[in-house]
Amino acid sequence: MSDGVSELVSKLKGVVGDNHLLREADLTAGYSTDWTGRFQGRTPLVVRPANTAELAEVVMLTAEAGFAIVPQGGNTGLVGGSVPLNGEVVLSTMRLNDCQPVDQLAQQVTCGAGVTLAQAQAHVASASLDIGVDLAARDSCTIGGMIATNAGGINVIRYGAMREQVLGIEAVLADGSVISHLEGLEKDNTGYHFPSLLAGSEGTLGIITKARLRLHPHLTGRCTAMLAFDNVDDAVAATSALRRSVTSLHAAEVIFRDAMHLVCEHINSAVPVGANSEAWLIIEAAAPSDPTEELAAAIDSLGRLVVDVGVGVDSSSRKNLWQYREKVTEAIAAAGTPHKLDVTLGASKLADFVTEVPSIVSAIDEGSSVYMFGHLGDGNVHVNVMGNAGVEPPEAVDAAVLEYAAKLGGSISAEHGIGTAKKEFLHLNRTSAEIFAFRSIKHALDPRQILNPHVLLPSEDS
Ligand code: FAD
Ligand code: 2HG
Ligand code: ZN
Repeated sequence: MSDGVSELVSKLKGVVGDNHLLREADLTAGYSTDWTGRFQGRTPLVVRPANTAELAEVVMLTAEAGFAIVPQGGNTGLVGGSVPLNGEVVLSTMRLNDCQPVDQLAQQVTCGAGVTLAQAQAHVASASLDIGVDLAARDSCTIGGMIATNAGGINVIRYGAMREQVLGIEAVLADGSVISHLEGLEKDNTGYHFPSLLAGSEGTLGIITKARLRLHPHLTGRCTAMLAFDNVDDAVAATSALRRSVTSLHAAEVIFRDAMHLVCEHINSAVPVGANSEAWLIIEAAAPSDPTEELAAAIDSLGRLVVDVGVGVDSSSRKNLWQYREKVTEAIAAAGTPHKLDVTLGASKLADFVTEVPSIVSAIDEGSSVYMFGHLGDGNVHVNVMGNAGVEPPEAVDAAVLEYAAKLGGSISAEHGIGTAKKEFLHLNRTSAEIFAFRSIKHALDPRQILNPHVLLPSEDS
């Protein structure tokens, strides 16, 4: 251990206690590798403060000692932003895990940054309320990480992404100062809006310690359907029609052919409906009372666009349909280490994109496989590219797919963020003036480059 680290450790002992300073490689390993295994770093130290005051002191002392910090929540991020790829100290927020009582009048709650989504959902369900964002990593991802990445998930078409859920925020800045604005006022035009600034900032501007979240009625009437289509155009047209006709539409998710076959193999199942189709939608309607009739009528009116339909009304048949969508990421992880390219396209460009991407990839590396799925209601396609026999594909594949998305007017990061994986591609969507403004904000709040300095912004010389 270098002297600088020993000195820092002895100072931090008095703040968080010995048990919450991890130094041995076997203890820090889980904090140093990302969920996919693609991004593997190393750290001299993992620090686990218990509250905002401790966290602020940890930041101040670590900065004073000259170490950079990677803030980490559940470590489910998919763009290599949550792990110490350059020997940074890891600051885990997992012990900031208190939820305050639900404010039933305002329909809001204040949660610690380390509360997992599933914990927050269970906490507010006791007041018949729900969190506006839901995603398959719910058991591990944290409220702080979800805000820092502006997570999207399956209900964006109804409630928006994480940024739209945050009414107030508390955070520790790079110098250890605390900003706190948690009143939760729906109208509050008193200057710069820190929730908006920190949402999507990926740990580069401040470490979120608490958030005041807007809640939504817990909708108990649910109906889920899986619709099979002969081609991508029909799936896109059906999604657009359903968005117009189903007032209770809660999710409109998609699985394309190769991803469907992979997930079926993974869970040892036949394709549930329309075995020879090209695309499947998972549609969920949610309302205070049973939305089945509304959804069934809307599906009927799609007529011959739809090849086949399966419907789930009770919780076990709904869960059965959802697993084909929610387990795709797990199925891919079981097959190897993919490159994850999370893009959004305008509705009119989606079919071109999905149809062209496999040939763009195979022109670079014939042995790579492409698995596509995502949130069709938002135009968000998750392109997962896997090299031959599960190895990583060549980097050139990332450039080609992201350049194509940008050429079609799409975004190279729909919901996962930029992290380290995409920072050298940021120029595809952002002008030099925008990147200069990003750097100015970063410099103003973190002049010593303490907080996640290798994330989001491209290297100065690129
Ligand atoms: P981490 O992975 O720990 O960190 C992510 C980033 O946020 C890092 O840059 C980190 O430095 C920063 N950070 C973490 N906590 C804080 C904090 N308190 N303050 C400041 N910065 C912080 N994402 C979606 O958007 N939609 C999905 O549908 C979706 N589904 C997923 C399904 C699976 C199976 C998996 C594994 C991931 C999925 N993700 C999805 C990605 C991931 O879950 C989200 O990005 C999530 O928001 C990350 O939360 P986390 O707590 O794990 O953050
Ligand atoms: C999802 O929508 C997640 O399931 C993960 O955003 C996407 O694995 C992926 O590429
Ligand atoms: Zn997603």
